[in-house]
Amino acid sequence: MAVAQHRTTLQEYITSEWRANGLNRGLDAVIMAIAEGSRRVQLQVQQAALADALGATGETNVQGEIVQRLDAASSEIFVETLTGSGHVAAIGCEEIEDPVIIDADAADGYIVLMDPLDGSSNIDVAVSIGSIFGIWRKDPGEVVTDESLLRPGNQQVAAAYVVYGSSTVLVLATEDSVCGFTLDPETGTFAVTHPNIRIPDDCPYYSTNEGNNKVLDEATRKAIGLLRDQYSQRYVGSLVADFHRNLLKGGIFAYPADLNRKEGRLRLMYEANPLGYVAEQAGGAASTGYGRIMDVVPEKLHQRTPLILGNKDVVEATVSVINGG
Ligand code: P6P
Repeated sequence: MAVAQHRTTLQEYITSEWRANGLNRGLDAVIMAIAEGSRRVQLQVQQAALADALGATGETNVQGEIVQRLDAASSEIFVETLTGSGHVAAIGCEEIEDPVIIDADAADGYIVLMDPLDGSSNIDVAVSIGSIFGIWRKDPGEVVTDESLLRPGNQQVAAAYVVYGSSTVLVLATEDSVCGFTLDPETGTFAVTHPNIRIPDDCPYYSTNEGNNKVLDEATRKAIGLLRDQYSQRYVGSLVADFHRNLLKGGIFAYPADLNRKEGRLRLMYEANPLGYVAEQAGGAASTGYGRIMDVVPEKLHQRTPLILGNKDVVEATVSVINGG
């Protein structure tokens, strides 16, 4: 009888790989908290229809969007697991208007910015959704305040996302390293399935909402037109699902500024910055259309941004055309 192959678990990976790289200092506890939270969120997502948890709560969040019940539940789950890690000083969350200060002067404390459940509009129709996390380290001796959360993306020490799709995959990025772990639903543990992720040089796909074409400025419309002429469109309407496909198979995601949304639609701190960090560590790029995403100096916790993300050469070519090149 074939012997089941032992796959390195997330905990084993962190213990072995990170010790070698001098990482850690509590970061492992933060990542394990994200993993445990995503295991619990995945269960809720899978059972939502049966537990009558689908649909809106009738409340609206800071974004003015109808809060899906699972959004609210996911936010509570991750705040709980991250708090329990003992190494999180503060959390910024799409679903919570103000920063959550947990342990302002925690030794080896981290600042986590998260979108606990992105793609909510897809929840009721069983389409892939995701969770996104940007992780910054507070300075030694720093007493964290609300302002502490407004660090540019180029100061992140790690980032992660989870895609709840045909399987649940956690992708973890640290400096020069991107690794994917798949949840075994029987054991509740994540195991290495996508080591050393690099965005392929080949770019078969582009992901954009073509319905916005009519409200793009001329240069941006030309840039999207060039993508349409060269690549196949794949657009789920769920950022994490679209990005995950492009990260593994090659591609570009574009949600540029348009005449109705000059600031862009997606959120800088807990969507563009974390996924931009993952993309760059995998050899890709992330731009606002006018500059590197991770160089943007944030002014507000929930500020939005245009986002051009994925294969480096294609991002750079697209940005050039948006700017009249
Ligand atoms: P549109 C989902 O609500 C989300 O925030 C992202 O996950 C997704 O990429 C985007 O909005 C889709 O926006 O305007 O195409 O529906």
